[in-house]
Amino acid sequence: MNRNEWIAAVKPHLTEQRFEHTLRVARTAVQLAKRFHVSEEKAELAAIFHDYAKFRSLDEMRQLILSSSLPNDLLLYHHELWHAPVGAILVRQEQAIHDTQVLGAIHYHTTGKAHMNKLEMIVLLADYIEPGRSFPGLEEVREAAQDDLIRSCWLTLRNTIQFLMGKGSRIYPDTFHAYNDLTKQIN
Ligand code: DGI
Ligand code: FE
Ligand code: FE
Ligand code: FE
Repeated sequence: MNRNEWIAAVKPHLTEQRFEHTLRVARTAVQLAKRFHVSEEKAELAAIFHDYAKFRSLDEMRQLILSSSLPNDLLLYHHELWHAPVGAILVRQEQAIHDTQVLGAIHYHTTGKAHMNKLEMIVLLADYIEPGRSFPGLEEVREAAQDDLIRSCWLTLRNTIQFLMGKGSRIYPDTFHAYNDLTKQIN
C-alpha cells in the first residue's frame, strides 16, 4: 500500500474531525522523523493508523483485550486508553500491517512506556503537538520538539500526568514508567 491507500483505508473508520486530526498527526510525525532521523515512511504509516480503533465499541475492545495477549489490567483503567493497544492488533488483522515497530508506535501512542524507541516517541509527541491541539503548556512542548525529542516527550508525559491527577483520574502504570524513564535521560 502507498500513502494514499493508507489514508483511504483509515478514513471509513474515523469521523471527519478525527480524520483531520489524523492527517495533522501524520504531517507532524513526518516532520519529526526528518528532524530526528527516523524512517519517515514508518512514522507516517504509524501516524495514519494511530487512532484506527478509536470508534470501536467498548464491547468489541473489551472482548479483544480478553482474547488477545494484551494485559487484562487495561480493563481496570479508563476506556480511552484501550483504542491504542487494540488498534495495533486490529491494523495487523484487518490491514495486514506487520511491521513491529509501526505496531509498537500505535500500541503505545497514548500511555507511552519505559524504553520507548524514537519512532514510539515521535508518534506520541506528534499526537500531542499537532497544530489542532491546545493544551496548557503546549507551546513549551512545541518549542522543545524543535530540537530535543527526549525532553519534549518528557514534557508531554509530565503534562498528561498533571492533567489526569488534577482530575483525580487513575493513571496507567506505563505512563509513569515512561515519565520516570525519560526523567533519567533529560538534561
Ligand atoms: O486519541 P487521541 O484523543 O488523539 O489522543 P490519546 O490517544 O493521547 O488520548 C487518550 C486520552 O486518554 C488522553 O486525553 C488522556 C486520557 N487518559 C486516560 N487515562 C490515561 C490517559 N492518558 C495517559 N497517558 N495515561 C492514562 O492513564
Ligand atoms: Fe489516540
Ligand atoms: Fe497522545
Ligand atoms: Fe490521536
